[in-house]
Amino acid sequence: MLWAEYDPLANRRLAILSPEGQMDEGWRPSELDDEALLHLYDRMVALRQADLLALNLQRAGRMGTYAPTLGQEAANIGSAALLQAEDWLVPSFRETGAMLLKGVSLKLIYLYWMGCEWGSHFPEEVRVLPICAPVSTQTLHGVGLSWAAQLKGENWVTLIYLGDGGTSKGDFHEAMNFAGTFQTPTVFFIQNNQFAISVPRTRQTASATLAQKAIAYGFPGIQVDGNDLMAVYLATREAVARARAGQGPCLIEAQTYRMGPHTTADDPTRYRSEAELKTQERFDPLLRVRLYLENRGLVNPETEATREAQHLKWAQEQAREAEAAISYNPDEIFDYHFAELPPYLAEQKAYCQRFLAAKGESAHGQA
Ligand SMILES: Cc1ncc(C[n+]2csc(CCOP(=O)(O)OP(=O)(O)O)c2C)c(N)n1
Repeated sequence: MLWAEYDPLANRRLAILSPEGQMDEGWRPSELDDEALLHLYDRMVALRQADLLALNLQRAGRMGTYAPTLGQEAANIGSAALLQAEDWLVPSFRETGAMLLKGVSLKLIYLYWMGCEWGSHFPEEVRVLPICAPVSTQTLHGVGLSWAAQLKGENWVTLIYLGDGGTSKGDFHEAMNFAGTFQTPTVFFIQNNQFAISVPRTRQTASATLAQKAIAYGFPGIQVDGNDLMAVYLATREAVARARAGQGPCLIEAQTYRMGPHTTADDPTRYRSEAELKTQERFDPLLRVRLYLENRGLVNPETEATREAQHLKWAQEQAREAEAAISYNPDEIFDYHFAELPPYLAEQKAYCQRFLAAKGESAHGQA
């Protein structure tokens, strides 16, 4: 029903919770009672604290780089909340919150951004693919996973995340085509945060919406206010339910805004104004849930100060655990790409070992 009503060609988008914290209660999913909503809000706050700490860690030289999720908390949490344990979550690199919700530890996510590849080694039962830096390549892996569900007669759904810039890649179109042709149980979730580094959304495509790209591949697409936890939740609930019921793929375009830099290596003041950022702060996804909960007497400034402090403490502990777990083994650059190392790489590996030995370092870090 949702999909027909919000035809992407009509450029309408689903919105339920206003920036002022007013909810259209008629649209509120019945299972999202106050307790469930408070839980999702709590996850958004945890994510923001984890993000803010990561920025500080990087500035202090304790993390290589980081891609913040600031401003995209509703898109992260409202979507991943719908996944069951057996479902697969396929991230790009701006899904810290979604990955946490699916069971990846912050310690591992931090470890990845600290440059240690063990940070990509998630417990198998968690069913989250590693963070994927090559833009949009994860869309093909994700469709492969959902095709596997079909072939094996399993009931899992695959939720694939990508950015607006990712929709310009051939990989995305191949993945969409495959999903449509084979009617795989796939949900494509575009976090349209308006930028691919410095390139604005308007320079990515001449299509009026990103959601309408689904039409070309024979399945539904919908635009939602990506800063609205309820709209993201509701659209993802329908998309996941359709996919699980064997009705094929669909696409969600969550319209959000990246409030932070692209990564810690980026200076956004070079391509967007302070005034634009100030305007966008009014649409902060976290603030509007908080306002709603405040109006219902469920949170207040004291509870929120405590909550933020607790989550910051948790993030700091996870950072310390990550730092304690760092181990760099240059051999691993070579070890996992081929079953048998080609001679030219075997030669490079031996050279690397000789080089480190001469410097007095073992392949496992400082001697
Ligand atoms: C194949 C490839 N090309 C270029 C890059 C460099 N790069 C990293 S992120 C990015 C922009 C991605 O934009 P978008 O898909 O909108 O995601 P966002 O970063 O906004 O979340 C680019 C071009 C890359 N990582 N991979």
